[in-house]
Amino acid sequence: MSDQYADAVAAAAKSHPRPSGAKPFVYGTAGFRMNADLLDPVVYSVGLLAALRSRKLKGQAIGVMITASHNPAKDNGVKLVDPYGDMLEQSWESYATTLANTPSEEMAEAYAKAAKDLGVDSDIPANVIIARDTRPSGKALVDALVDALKATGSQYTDYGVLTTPQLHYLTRATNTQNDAHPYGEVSVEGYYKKLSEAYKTAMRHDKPTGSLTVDCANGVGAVALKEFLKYMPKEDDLSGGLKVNVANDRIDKPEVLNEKCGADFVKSGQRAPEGFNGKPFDRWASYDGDADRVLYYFHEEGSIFRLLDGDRIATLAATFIRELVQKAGLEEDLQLAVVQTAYANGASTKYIEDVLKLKVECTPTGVKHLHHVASRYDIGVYFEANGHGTVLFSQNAQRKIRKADPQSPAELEALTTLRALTELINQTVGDALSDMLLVEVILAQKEYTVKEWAATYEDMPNRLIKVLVPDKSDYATVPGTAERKLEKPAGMQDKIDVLVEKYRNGRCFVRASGTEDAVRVYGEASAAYDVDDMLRNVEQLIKVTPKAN
Ligand code: 16G
Ligand code: MG
Repeated sequence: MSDQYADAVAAAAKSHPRPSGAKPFVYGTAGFRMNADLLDPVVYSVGLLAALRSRKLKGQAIGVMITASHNPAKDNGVKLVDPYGDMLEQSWESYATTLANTPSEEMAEAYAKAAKDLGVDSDIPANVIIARDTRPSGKALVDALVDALKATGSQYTDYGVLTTPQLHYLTRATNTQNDAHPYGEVSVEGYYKKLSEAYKTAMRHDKPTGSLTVDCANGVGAVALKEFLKYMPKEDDLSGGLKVNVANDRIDKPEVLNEKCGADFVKSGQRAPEGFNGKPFDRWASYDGDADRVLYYFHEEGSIFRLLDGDRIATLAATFIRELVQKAGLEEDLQLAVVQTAYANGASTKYIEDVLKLKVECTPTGVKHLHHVASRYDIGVYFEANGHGTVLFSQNAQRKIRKADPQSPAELEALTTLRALTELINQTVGDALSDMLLVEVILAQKEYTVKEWAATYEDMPNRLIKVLVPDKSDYATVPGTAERKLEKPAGMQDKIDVLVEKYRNGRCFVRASGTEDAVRVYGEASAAYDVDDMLRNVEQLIKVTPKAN
């Protein structure tokens, strides 16, 4: 056992015992997420890994976020953020899983082994930055994390209660502060300033119509939004003045977090959240519990609910950015693509390919997959239908946009807006606040109402259901199909294909959830009654399939 911190790691681990008989934990798409009561030893182990990761990356700051996003208040979770604000590099996930499943008596040994396997030099200083959402369990979990950071001689900064994207911002800002183009000031205030300055520039000739009401899921988004509003132009200001109403902001009542509100509730139920009192065509948005997702929606006359989900934000953003790139005379230089998952509504994909004539890529679920593919393009717009997404501008694109020499006042105008967007958009990860500002800018500049935005194409009727199965690991998809085809249980995909064939423009796929013990079934077809019928049949198929062995 060579690592100089191993003894301290062993001593501290005694205060974070792993309950015997606990189910194995897996570092998944959203890190570790579970009932908060089980998390203490897991978070301790994540602290150890954060220290190793920082040392391995020459002392760059690593972020640790304590959140369970849209899950109920009793849950919590923990995930690591890499130096540039991306998700933890995939090859390290197995180390996270191994450490999290190690009994505390063996923790020091497992830690030293990981350090050795990963070639970590324990003399390099480690630096970790921490934030948590509003869940009451968060504070004690930060204590467990800090125990691991102290045991490993790491420096750390605890930023307290923040949104997930704010922590991603701070991680990147910390690691780029001495670069030629720092990401932003290393402070929460710096985050608000960056966004508000960019918003004001992008809105320099425009004022949004009407007001915007934001359902904050009774979570940390309410804290961030209220703080941000202090940096916004005044409501009646002709450039960018916007009336924002904050709804579902009860962070003083932890049990109502995500309860009948928030982006996940709205998307999965395709209905307005509790407290909705919008008049026809009033603009509403919902964040999720850690404010990395946003969705828009409104009621038509007769209380008909119309959702403007991640696909809609992607098409709106792609349309607008492409127009700006054209107007700025950079069309030949910058390749733009849209990245979606299989959950994207078929009508959105068709619209992007046939009307916008842009390339669409489809990846498996989970932000890291979309982010990775989007980063291959000069400009990669990526969104999951659930509202999580952002736009990535490559280094090359940023340089070209920065250095372009406008040949006309119109080119200058387009470039000014494009430059502002590269600052307004949180390029580290989906960010409800930043994405919302982007949507507001686009709607104002294009003079779109929500009604006009919704009319750009018509969604295919669709539904997503959850089916409980004895063991979700019986379900696996064929690699390379972006989860659209099952390989396990054997023969099931053929049966689904035969079923789906019967419905006009039917499409349906089944995948194991990465965050819950269940499989999800998504279906769409030309008629809503066909969707319901198709899903009922597929659900039945799953229920009668004997357990694989
Ligand atoms: C996680 C993912 C989200 C994905 C969801 C799918 C991140 C940060 N979050 O919340 O992108 O849509 O899982 O959940 O990657 P599922 O696997 O249970 O369907
Ligand atoms: Mg979230």
